[in-house]
Amino acid sequence: MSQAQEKHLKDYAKPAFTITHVDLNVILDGKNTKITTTSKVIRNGEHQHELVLDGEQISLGSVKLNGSSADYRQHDNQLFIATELNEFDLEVVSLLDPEANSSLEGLYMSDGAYCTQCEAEGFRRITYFLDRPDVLAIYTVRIEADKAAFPFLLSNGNLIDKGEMPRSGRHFVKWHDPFPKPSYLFALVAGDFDLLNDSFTTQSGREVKLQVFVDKGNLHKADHAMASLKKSMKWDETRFGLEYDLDIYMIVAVDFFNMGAMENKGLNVFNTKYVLADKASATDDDYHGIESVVGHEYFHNWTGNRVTCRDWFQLSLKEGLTVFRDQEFSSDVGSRAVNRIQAIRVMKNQQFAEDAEPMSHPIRPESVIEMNNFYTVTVYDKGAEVIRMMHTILGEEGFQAGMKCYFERHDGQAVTCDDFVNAMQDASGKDLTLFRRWYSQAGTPVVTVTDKYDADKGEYHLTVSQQVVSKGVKGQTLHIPFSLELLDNTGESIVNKVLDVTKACQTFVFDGLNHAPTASLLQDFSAPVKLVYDFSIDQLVHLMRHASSEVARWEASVQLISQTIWHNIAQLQQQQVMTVDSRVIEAFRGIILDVNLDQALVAEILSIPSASALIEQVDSVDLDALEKAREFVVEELASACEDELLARYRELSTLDAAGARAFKNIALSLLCQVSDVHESVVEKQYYNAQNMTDCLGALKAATSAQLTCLPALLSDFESKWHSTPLVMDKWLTLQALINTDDVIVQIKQLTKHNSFSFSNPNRVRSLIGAFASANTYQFHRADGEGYRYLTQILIKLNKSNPQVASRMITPLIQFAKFDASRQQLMKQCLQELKNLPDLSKDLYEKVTKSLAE
Ligand code: B3K
Ligand code: ZN
Repeated sequence: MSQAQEKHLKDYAKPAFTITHVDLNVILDGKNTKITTTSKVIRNGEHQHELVLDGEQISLGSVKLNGSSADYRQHDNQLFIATELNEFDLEVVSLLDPEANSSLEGLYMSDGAYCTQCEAEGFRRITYFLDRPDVLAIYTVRIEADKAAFPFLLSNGNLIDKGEMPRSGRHFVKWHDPFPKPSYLFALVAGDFDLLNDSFTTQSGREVKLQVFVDKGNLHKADHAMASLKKSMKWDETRFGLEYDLDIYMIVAVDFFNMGAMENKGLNVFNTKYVLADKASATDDDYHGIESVVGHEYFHNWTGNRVTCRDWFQLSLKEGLTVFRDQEFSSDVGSRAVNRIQAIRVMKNQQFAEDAEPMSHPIRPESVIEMNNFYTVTVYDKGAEVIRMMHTILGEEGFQAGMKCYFERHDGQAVTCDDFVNAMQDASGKDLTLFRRWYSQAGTPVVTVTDKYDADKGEYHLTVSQQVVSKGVKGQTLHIPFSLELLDNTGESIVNKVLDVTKACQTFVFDGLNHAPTASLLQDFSAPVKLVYDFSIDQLVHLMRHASSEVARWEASVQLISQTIWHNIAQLQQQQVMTVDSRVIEAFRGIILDVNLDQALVAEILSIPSASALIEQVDSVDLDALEKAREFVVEELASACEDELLARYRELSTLDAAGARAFKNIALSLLCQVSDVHESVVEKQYYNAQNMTDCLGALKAATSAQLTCLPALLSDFESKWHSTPLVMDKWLTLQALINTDDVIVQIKQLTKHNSFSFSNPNRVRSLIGAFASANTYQFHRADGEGYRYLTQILIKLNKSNPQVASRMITPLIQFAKFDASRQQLMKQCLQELKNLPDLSKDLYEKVTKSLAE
């Protein structure tokens, strides 16, 4: 692989030239698309270096400097231009074929519409350019295309001109974006859409035009996205004092998209999955996902666009912060506890796994081969946890003062994570020297807690020690905000505070206690660490009942059920009978019957940790024992509480609320694990469902219990929804997750189904991605068939869409916890990929790092 060059943060150097203004003239004409870029270039400092521009997969038409042919050469995706001038106009003509672009990066076609994706380095697939985030320019974009096929021509900023070219049937528009921006925020869309119009008046009284563009026939599914946008705009004004800056904000939903959405200035491009929704076709989770992604992209306007990243190593500057902001938004407008639980799940189930695998990196990576490989749960979600810890340490007021200082200092600039922490530190007066280490240290710290109660002195001693080892190297001590609650034996809260843990080992003493308290540790996951403490069943039951934080009550239940499963795995391994302690059953029953608990929270508590979540809790796993023990515990709990579950199921069925539906659907799944007699309840729910949540709830119950009605339900679903791709994705996922030995054969069949296509990332993720990441037992079959099947698919996608291939390889490189034979099978597959003659940079980076372990 000749082009696989590793870049290092320590090598960062300011660009030798900058570009202040860009004029693009885009002639959209299928295979003969032509783009003329005129840039105002300025030499940065005293030097005589050539101007070096990036360009990939485009043909170069011509290069002119101040109107005359330039002296240039091309080498390895770069264009070198020699000049002694310090300021000049550069005109570059590039020719491209968007129809042949299956990578969905740069300019491509989605279902007959032209669209772009430039982050991180896609702009260089549109034109030769200084394609790096610290080059900020003002863009003017002229777009010309056939009028009938492409009535809407969109780009960033404000529309300043438009006109017809009647003889050719073509038309043109001109957009101007007054805000200097890096090339990754450029966007262009041309197509025919249905359009939802609305407006928003900002706190200072400016009227902003809001537009959501969707595929023809989907207008009725755009309302929720629009409502979410208005809610986000309002929330950012109220909580952060941040107002929108342009006169127009557009969202375009496209079917072919590599990720969720993209925050291009004034023109967000979205995956249809995060825009389209109506009650019949979208679940409550889909509605929530749309609100949070619309919010996320909107919040980027300040955290990402107005203040952007100096280089790509700083990605968490905008992503960690914007995830934190979108989580806060969802928590302020919805249930804070449930949102926190979902974020903690992502951290524990996905981020901890990533931090323990070959691609493990700090939230600010130090070296990168393919930038697209670093849009990770570490940069995003651990990045958000790092911001959240600063919020915990500074408090809301101190944090907001820090934000204000950050914008005052850096509006309109491309900056670093250090600049952000400096603003937080300077505005609040808190010393964040030690805290900064979170940015440079990979791996999940392990925080071990021991305690003792001294009855004579009435003292409780809590000792907290921290250790982080990443890739065999011992890490530095971190500043860990450690949230603690102590409960007395009646359940009263006697201490509730955040401890500043700043040493390798620290003891905290609490006095005036007349008995040993029960400790709720690391409440609400106050730091992204693994907690080790030897909880007894009684302590966990006490916390489940009395902890003042709902999140802590959920945490206690996860711990209790997990411990029960691990206990039974040990029993199996020692050929002993499996059992579930009656206290665990009573605690579970107590949750089902507690009418004072929020129903959505109950649903979270009753969701038994998945196989993959359980695997994350240990260093090595006996998969067969895990499957048996988990199934046993689920059946024991469900059958002991069968009557209560059924009664609650019936009661909740009369309610029309998302929380009630979540609880009801978990109850139904549990009931189906007990006995087939509940099959009729499933069928009734499926056929009478008034919304997609209930419909899918029934199907999920039928799938996980493999009920005999399942084939009939799936075929009914197919006949109803065959022409709605996003709904068929759910149908594909259900079948990908069936835990039967012939599932791979079924999946292969499904890849031939009309609803499936290898060129659409949503379809591929719904079927093959879901299988590899969530059908744990079948993907990790002992015969290696799961690994080999994924590998075949990756070989195919390596050529057509390397980004999607690279995202889907994750379960294959997380081999460390499995037995030697499985590890060997996984590595054989990685070796096969490594030997591919045309291996993409994306897969090359992951495969070589994994095989080097
Ligand atoms: N910034 C984009 C992600 C770009 C991914 C490039 N491979 C969406 C987001 O985080 O908002
Ligand atoms: Zn983002």
